[in-house]
Amino acid sequence: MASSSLSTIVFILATLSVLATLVSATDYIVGDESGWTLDFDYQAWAKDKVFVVGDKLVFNYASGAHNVVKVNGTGFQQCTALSANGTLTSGRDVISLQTPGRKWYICGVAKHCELRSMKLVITVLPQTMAPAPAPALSQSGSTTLVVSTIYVFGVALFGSLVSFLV
Ligand SMILES: [Cu+2]
Repeated sequence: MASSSLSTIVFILATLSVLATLVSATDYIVGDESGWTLDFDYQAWAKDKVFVVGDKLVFNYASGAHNVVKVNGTGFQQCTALSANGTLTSGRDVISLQTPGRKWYICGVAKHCELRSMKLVITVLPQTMAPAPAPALSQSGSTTLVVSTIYVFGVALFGSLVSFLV
């Protein structure tokens, strides 16, 4: 009896921690320590990652050496950066992934895209675990609300199970 209750508690806590991980946003440093640079395999970098709406991409590079341009599939294939799309140049460019679907980013400096593989394509998944955000709350606000709700729920559940045991 006692051991089965304990495993139930462990199972519930494990489930809650998985849920909390799923609904909390992740910041991805593109290229990790290498950053946004020449001759890095960004497809290999992205391959084992799951991007979800609410996550962020951070492009780190020496300002002036590179830039970040959001393009479409054709612009990605042909390495054509249309200035109308807006070019990010700060050297620490943060992009919030706000909609699901395929996203393409390239460096528009010289031939860094064509010749030095400065191009990244990812697929952003919808945020299925989170409820529709309340109108009054920002994206991060609603994420925090969901996490804290799950946390409070978990603590309450844990408390009732412990009192049930003793
Ligand atoms: Cu570049």
